[in-house]
Amino acid sequence: MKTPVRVTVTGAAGQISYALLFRIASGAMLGNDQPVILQLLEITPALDALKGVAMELDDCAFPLLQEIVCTDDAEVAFKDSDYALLVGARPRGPGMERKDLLEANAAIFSAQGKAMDKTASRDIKVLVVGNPANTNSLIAQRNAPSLDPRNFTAMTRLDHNRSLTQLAQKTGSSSDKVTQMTIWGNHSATQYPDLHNTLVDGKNAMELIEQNWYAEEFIPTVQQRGAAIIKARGLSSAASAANAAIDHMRTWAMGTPEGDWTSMGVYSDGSYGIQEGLIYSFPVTCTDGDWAIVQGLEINDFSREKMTATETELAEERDAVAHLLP
Ligand code: NAX
Repeated sequence: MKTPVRVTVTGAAGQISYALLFRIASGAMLGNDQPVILQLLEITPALDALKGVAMELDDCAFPLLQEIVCTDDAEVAFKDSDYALLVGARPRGPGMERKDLLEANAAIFSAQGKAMDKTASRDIKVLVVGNPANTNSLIAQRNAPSLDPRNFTAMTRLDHNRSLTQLAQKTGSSSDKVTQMTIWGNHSATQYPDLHNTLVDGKNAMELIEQNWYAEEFIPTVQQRGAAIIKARGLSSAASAANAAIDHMRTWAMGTPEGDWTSMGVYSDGSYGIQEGLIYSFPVTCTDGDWAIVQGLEINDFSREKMTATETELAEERDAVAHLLP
């Protein structure tokens, strides 16, 4: 039996976590032979609801679930944590400006960054799901100076998965036949789902579709999918977001398949001319628990313009909270 790993989930009484925790505990994220300890963080008013979720987890009698910690103290939640899924965030309230939203979240993610800096495992792998995910991840990273910036990521895997299915359906294929998909930039409506290097059953995707469908339908559909789900369901994506979080962490821990890559918001090292230090979504491969940005892809004018637009938005978000960054 492997040694249990500690998995922290924040916003653990929320709707994404309700679809997420049971899959982590069942082994879907880290494997059927990896015992886990769940360290669940919530705000104080949600602790009762969290207790209910913990009771349900108990009632599943998951063989891999060794222990559940429920707390409103970030230092307790991140103590010795190996994996952290930061799902809890402040939603946009009525009349709230984008800047207010960024600031409210900056407060949450700086406190959590500081707590990780102090108490988490030095190898912690952090995934930020709570929006604005890329900038929240940047804030946590900047507040955890003793941890490697490469340990901080943001989720664009849902956008990636959405793109796989949209393209598979258009080309009469299936999502498992689609490889080398890339989401560039911010998890927001400026994200750029790029098909120029994507393959469907080994064939170049751009040769199978019309440029018009790509620019006028595919890109907006992926960019606006979150809003379309809210319109249809009356609630934001939850199960698909939880599924993407599981995929993101599993790929990071266990690797990308040979000949394929995934999309992750990661610390920019300046690759593809993207400003260093932004948490920007790139095509990445994962091996042995580490990630690397795929290098050498050709970027045409169409792509460059879109990559720059989403980079500009991320730089603006960073600048809006600059006064709160250490
Ligand atoms: P919910 O409102 O259902 O749950 C959020 C939970 O976080 C609540 O239980 C709340 O009490 C808790 N929380 C708030 N502040 C906290 C803090 N400081 N510490 C700990 N817990 C805290 O939202 P849900 O639908 O679960 O969505 C969570 C976040 O995911 C939102 O920010 C949402 O915008 C974001 N999403 C991100 C996606 C992505 O692809 N990156 C897609 C799905 C989703 O929209």
